[in-house]
Amino acid sequence: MVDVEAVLDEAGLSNPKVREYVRYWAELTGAERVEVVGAADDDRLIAEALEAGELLPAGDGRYYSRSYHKDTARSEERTVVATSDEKDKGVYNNWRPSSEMKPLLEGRMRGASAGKTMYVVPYLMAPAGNALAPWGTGVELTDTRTVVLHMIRMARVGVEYVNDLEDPDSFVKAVHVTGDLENLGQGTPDDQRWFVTVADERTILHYGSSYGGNALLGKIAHGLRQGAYDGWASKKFLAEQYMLIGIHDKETGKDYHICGGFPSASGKTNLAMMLAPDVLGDRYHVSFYGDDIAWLWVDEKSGKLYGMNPEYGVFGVAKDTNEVTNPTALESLAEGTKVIFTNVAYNPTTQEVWWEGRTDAPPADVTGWEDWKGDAIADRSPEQANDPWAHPNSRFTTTLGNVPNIAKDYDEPAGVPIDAIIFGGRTRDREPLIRAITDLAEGVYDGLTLGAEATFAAEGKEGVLRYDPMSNRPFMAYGEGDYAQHYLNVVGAAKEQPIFAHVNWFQRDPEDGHFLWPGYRDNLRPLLWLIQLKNGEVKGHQTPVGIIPTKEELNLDGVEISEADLAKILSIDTARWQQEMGYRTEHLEQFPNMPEAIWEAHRRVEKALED
Ligand code: GTP
Ligand code: SPV
Ligand code: MN
Repeated sequence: MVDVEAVLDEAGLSNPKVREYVRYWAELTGAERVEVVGAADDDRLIAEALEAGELLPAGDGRYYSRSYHKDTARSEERTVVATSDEKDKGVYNNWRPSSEMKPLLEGRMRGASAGKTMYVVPYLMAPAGNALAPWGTGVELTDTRTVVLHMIRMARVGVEYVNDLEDPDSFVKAVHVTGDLENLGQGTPDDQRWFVTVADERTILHYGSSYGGNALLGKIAHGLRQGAYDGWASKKFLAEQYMLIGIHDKETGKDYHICGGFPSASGKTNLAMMLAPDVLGDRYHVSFYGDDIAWLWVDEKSGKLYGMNPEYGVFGVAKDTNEVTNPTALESLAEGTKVIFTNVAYNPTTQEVWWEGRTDAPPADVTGWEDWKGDAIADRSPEQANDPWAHPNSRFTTTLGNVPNIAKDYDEPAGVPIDAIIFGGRTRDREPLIRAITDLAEGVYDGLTLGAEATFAAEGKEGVLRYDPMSNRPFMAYGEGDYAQHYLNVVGAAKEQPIFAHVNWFQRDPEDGHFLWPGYRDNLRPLLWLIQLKNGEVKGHQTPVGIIPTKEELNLDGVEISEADLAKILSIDTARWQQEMGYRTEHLEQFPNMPEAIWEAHRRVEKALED
């Protein structure tokens, strides 16, 4: 039996409630060793992981890992929010009673870490000293070393974040047990995995994966699901799947901050890392605050809406990351950054990595190259010739300090005032480049009806969206009606209201399918227009679904776009919108206690479209 007390003493972990928690789970999981880690342990843990073959070298100061081939993404069906009150049940949160889920998870986890080390990872999801830091404190227990290495990149880690809590019990208990990955029946009727947030007990129990958000519990389990529940229960804040950027205008000296939600793999990382287009670079600078999570609250002193990124790193999609789409991302994973790649293609001889879209074609000389599963490319049969080299959800994990356009004040406790909140999904028609919304209820209504096109025939009809309210569908912690009311309350309490907007970089030509808008760096242009609109410097053109820019107002210096394409992305297809309103009615009717203000906004838009 491991001497837990001695380990905790030696690590200087003094919080009695954390000690009790570690003792309980060390015994239940049967771990052979217990080790407390902090950020300073990174180099040693990297060396151990290389030695054990869990990481492979990918050039100087870069590392490569593979996950088990059936463990490569989140599983929405196996993810549950559990509480003791059925009133917390929503349409998307997969609610179950905690009295059922807790014993189930404890059963799965009992003895499951035998022979392994249980790492104790005290962490903070917030800049230290931030007003919301009390809700961002947690301790992850994990039996996988590479998970620790990811946590050190994605969160602030060390005993100093939990030792001096005002209420010693006010930390999130986040337990991760990997389980026997080869015998968990992933995706079968006998699936053994469970990813549970016991939200009213601030306890996260994840069993059966060592990949991404399933295992790095500070990220979406705490940063989104638990955070959202706590924000609602305390009435104090929102936890959203948003990116957060700053725009500095060198001419006026002013700074603006925009946050916003796009469903998973829809461009948050790209937007957050965006460089100003060359012709605008002399005047504007875009800075990165966050690419996946933002917590929003009203600052007590100024009465303004504030935001911060609780994370400390980026867990970014590798696919299509290249010099044109995202040069800043490439710099963030250059040699010496200690980046960890997961499930991209790898060449052990040259220590190179590659993924689809890194270059136009894969390396011509396939000697030494292995795909994400470790199979040699040279040995592929003709039928396998078109299989991707990298997994489509392969990722890179790098700490915020490596991002070249990181905001100077990203680690400051204050957070930043929010000027605008934007929503966007992948929609091939109907949604214009940008439409601005000045009314709070209409803005919230717009977020609640955010959707992305169904990508598989089986998932939906042509033109019918997979709705993803506020890009939070996989992270909803409580009922959607309560969520909408809480959102109205938090933002509504701010002295100055942010402007809302819906953006779309993905409209396509119906004939040849090309993207009508060049996207990426040029996405700054509609955002600059939005700020000008808020400042009263442009007027735009009022439509039933918001204000859209006139083509004269949009700065198009250096953009190559045809008149016809431009006209299309700056106009409203009323007939398609009227059709969409019917789907929206059905979507909103699923939620029993949607606030009347949201229904009123819906009816206003509906009526405006008829006039
Ligand atoms: P998660 O980390 O899963 O939450 O996703 P994310 O929203 O951060 O996604 P990410 O930024 O990694 O977007 C991935 C995909 O969107 C890639 O295939 C990009 O090439 C594509 N993408 C991003 N911005 C644009 C754009 O402006 N235009 C077009 N056409 N594609 C874009
Ligand atoms: C997402 O799926 O939206 C992610 C990756 O950002 S994960 O953290 O695995 O959820
Ligand atoms: Mn995400």
